Order: sequence, then C-alpha cells, then structure tokens
Amino acid sequence: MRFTQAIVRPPAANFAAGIASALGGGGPDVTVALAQHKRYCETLRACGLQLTRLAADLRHPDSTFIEDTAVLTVGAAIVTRPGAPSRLAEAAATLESLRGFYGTVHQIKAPGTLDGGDVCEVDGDFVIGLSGRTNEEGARQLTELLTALGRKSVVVDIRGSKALLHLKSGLSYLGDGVFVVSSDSPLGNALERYELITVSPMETYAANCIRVNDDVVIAAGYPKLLATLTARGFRVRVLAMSEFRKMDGGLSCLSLRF
Ligand code: CIR
Repeated sequence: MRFTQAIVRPPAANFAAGIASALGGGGPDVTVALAQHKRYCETLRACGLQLTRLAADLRHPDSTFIEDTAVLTVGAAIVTRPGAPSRLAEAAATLESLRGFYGTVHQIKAPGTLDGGDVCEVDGDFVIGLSGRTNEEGARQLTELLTALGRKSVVVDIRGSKALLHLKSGLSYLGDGVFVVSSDSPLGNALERYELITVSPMETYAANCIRVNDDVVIAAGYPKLLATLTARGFRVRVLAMSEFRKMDGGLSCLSLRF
C-alpha cells in the first residue's frame, strides 16, 4: 500500500511526564527527543509523504504517540478511545485534523477502549490485539466497523505478554507477505502463511518498524535486523529513537500514515 500523507505531533516540553517504560532506562531528554522527531519527519518526507503537523500539547505528554489515536485505511478513518485515562482526550485533535481528509470519521465509543498501536493492517485485513489498553468492547466495535467496510479482522490476546505494551510493540507488517516479529511473539500459528523475520531477543525493540512506500524504517542500534532486511532486499533507513523508547514508543507510534 502506498501512502501520501502523515500526521505527526512533536513532543511537548513536558514529554518526560508521560507514561514511562516499565523497562526503566531513565527519563527522556526533551531536546534530544525533539531532534529525533525532526529527523523522523524528514525521513517520512524523503519517503514521499506530505506531513500535517499538529501543535505540541502540554496537557497530554504522550500525545506525540499519535498512532494510538486513530486507525486509518483506504476510504475510512476511525478515531480511537485510548486505553490510558491520561491519554483519552488526545484523540480530539486527531479527529479535527482527520475531518480535513475524510468525509466520515468513525469513533470508538465508551466503554470501548482501543489504541492504534494494537491494530495492524495486513493487505487490507486487520489484526487487533487485546492488550492492557485495548479491551474486548473496543476490539468488537472496530471489528464491526471494519466488517461494514468489507474488511476482515482477527482478534488476538496479547495480555499474557507483559513485555508488549501494544500488538505492534512486537510485530510489524512490511507488505509482500513479510512480517518482522519479536522472538516471544504470542501470535504463533496465526501468521503461518507469512514469511516471518524474527528479531533476536537482544533486539526486541526493533520489531516495531515501518514500511513507508519503497523504504523500511528501523530504529538505530539493531545491526542484526538491519543486516537481515538489507540482505532480504529492502531499502532500509535507520533512525535514532532512544528518547521515545524510554517512554515505550516506537517508530509506528509517531505518525498516522495514509
Ligand atoms: C504510553 O504508554 O501510552 C506511551 N508512553 C507510549 C505509547 C506508545 N505507542 C505505541 O506503541 N503505539
């Protein structure tokens, strides 16, 4: 699938007040995070995307992780209801912005909760993860909306995988039948039809990467995955993500691509 647009939101000055990674690693440096975000935006542009940049939001220190606020696919936009109470109101700005691109914008309603990080599109169909953020009702509403659009979806339960905040913390679909998955992926047989590139346990964070048109973007510091993808014929771009990692965010989380 080819993308032409992305919506991004830079980290606010109080980014460090967001929900930190349970894995530790210390608080993020906002100046470094801003520089990393700038490079991220430049890279999306280099991959052919036009960027819409929402204003940084001091009321929501996690709002740079804008992926969690919507699910976008060809012909449909669904604004989510993020599962962390401190993030619930982030979706309002996304809704506003998406109205400029989509005639109808659907919304997940209470008591449903759903984070975009738990939704992976695979050639027009969807995998939806039940997680600490996405509940059964949120997954049910999304499934219903997708079914009405003629799309198939499968719900998988990742709540037993404590290392995974979201479904896409441990898996990325690169297109052409290829997934990148963490070694402890709970999906097992669900993906048996696909080619799986399994990241080594030392490189688990790198399982969150993004295909943007002709390029794959991965986090810096994961040489094995870089070598595997390059050998497999992908054109790979590498971005420093250290400050977002400290807040449990990965490459997919920093944009809505459509
Ligand atoms: C959070 O805990 O919600 C943020 N600190 C990180 C969200 C990362 N988003 C994502 O994986 N889609």
